[in-house]
Amino acid sequence: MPNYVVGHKTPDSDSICSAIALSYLKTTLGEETVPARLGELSPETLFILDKFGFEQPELKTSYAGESLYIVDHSDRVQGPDDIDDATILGIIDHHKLGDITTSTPLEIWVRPVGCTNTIIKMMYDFHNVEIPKNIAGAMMCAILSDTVIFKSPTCTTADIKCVEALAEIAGISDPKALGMEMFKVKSAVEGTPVRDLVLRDFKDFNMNGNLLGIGQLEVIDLSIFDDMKAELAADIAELKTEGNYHSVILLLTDIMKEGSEFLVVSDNDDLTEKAYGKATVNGSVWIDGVLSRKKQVVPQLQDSLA
Ligand SMILES: [Mn+2]
Repeated sequence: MPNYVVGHKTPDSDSICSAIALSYLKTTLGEETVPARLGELSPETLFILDKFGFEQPELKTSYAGESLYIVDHSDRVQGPDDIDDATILGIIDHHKLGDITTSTPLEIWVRPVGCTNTIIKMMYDFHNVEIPKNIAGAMMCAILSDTVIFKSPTCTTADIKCVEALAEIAGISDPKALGMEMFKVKSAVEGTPVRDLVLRDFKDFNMNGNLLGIGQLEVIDLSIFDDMKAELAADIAELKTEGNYHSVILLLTDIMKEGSEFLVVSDNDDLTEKAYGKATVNGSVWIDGVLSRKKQVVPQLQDSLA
C-alpha cells in the first residue's frame, strides 16, 4: 500500500504541486508515495499541470487506515475528514501551526516562507536529490502563485532564490512573465457560476469557537467583478446560512493595485472595523495593501475575535 501526499480542501496550485513534488522525492528515497487531492482543481492549477505534462493527482477524500503526508496546511478543518483514522507521516507547511495532532512520531518541516514548494526544494537539497525538469517547473509556478509573483508580504528571499534555481532547472528564462500568464488564466472569471467562484480558493477557520469561511479571488484587474459583485455578495450570504458560519468573507484582490475589496457577511457588524479600523459599507470595504489571507487577514480577524 503506497503512502499518500495530500494538501488542503479546495486545493490550490501549491497543494497540488507540493503533493506531486513530495511524492517524487519520497518515492526516490525508497518510500512508494503517490500524490492525491481533496477536490476539483482551479483553472490556474490545470494550466500548470498542462504546461508541464502532469495528470491530475488522484481524487481521494478518505484516508482511514492509510499513511499520509500533509502539505500546505495543518488545520483539521482544512484536511481530510477522517484524518484521525490515518497515520500522519509528516507535515510540510508554511501557514500558522494548526490543530492537527498525531499519536505517532512524524517528520515536520514548517517554515515561515511564501510557499510549501520552497520548503520542498529545501528537502530535495537536504537529501541531495535532483529535481526533474517538469517538477521544477510546477514547483516554480506554485511559488509564483502563492507569492503573487513576489508581491505578497509572505514572500521571502528564500522564495525568490528558489524560483531562480527552479527556473534554471526547468529551462524557463522569464519566470515573472510565466507568472503573469498564469494570473491571466486565474483572472478569467466570466462564465463561471458564482458559487464556483466563491469556493475557488476558500478556506474554513475555527477562530475561538467561531467558524469563519474566507475565500479569495486574485485578479489582474478588479473591474472584471463590476457586474458580478451583487451576485457574489448574495451568494456568500446564502453560504453563511447553509454552512452555519459566523462570518463569510470573500477577498477580491487586485494584484496590480495591491489591495483587496472585502465582501463580508458576519454576525459581527463591526468585524472589519475591529480588525482594520475600517467599517464595511453595504457589506463591502476596500483595504489597501492586503494581498495575503494568511498574513494580513487571518491573524487580524483571529485577534479581533479573541
Ligand atoms: Mn501554500
